[in-house]
Amino acid sequence: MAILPIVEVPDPRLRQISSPVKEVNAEVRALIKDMFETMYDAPGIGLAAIQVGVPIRVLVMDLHEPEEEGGEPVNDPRVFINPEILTHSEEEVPYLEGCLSVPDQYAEVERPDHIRARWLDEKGKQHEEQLDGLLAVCLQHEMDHLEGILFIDHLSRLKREMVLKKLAKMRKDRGERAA
Ligand code: GNR
Ligand code: NI
Repeated sequence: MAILPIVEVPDPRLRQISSPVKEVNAEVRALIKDMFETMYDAPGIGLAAIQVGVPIRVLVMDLHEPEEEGGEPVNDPRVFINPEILTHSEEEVPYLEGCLSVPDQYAEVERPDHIRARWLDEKGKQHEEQLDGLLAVCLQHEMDHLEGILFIDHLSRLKREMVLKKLAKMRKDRGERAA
C-alpha cells in the first residue's frame, strides 16, 4: 500500500505511449491498489498508470459524489485495463476538465457525448458498455493519457499557453521551480 508521487507537466513521461497489459496478474493488481490510494489522496476522479510513472494501459476511476449533507460518501471504484473506444457519438459536449498532472488548472474541452467502450477489469474479465456523462468524459481523458495526450492539447494554442502560464505562476508563488 502506497501513495505514489504524481508526475506533472512538463515531465516527458506524460508524453509516452503506454503499452498493453499482457497478463492481469498480482503485480498489476498491486499497482491498481496503489493507484486508487494515490487517486483518493490527491483527490481526483481518475488516474492513468503513466501519471505515477508506469507506462502500461491501466486506468482507475471513481466518480464518487462529494459527501452529501448527512450522507455517506458513495464510492464506485472502476478499473479499465487495455480500454478501447469502439464507437462514439457525433455530438460533442463541453466539460470543464482538470488533470492531476496539470495541477489546479481547468479548461473546457469538447468530446463526444457518449461512447461504446471495451476493457478488461482487475480480474481480466472483458466488459463492453455504452458510457455517457462524466464517465464518458473521464474515460476519454484517461485514455488520452495512454497516448501521451493531455487535456490542454485539446485547447487553442492561446488557451493552452494561458493555462501553462498560470501554472508556472502558481508554482512560482508557492516557491517551486517554474516549468
Ligand atoms: O480528477 C480529475 N478530474 C477531472 C475532471 C474533469 C475531467 C477529467 C478529470 S480527470 C482528473 C484526474 C486526472 O488527471 N486523471 O487523469
Ligand atoms: Ni489527467
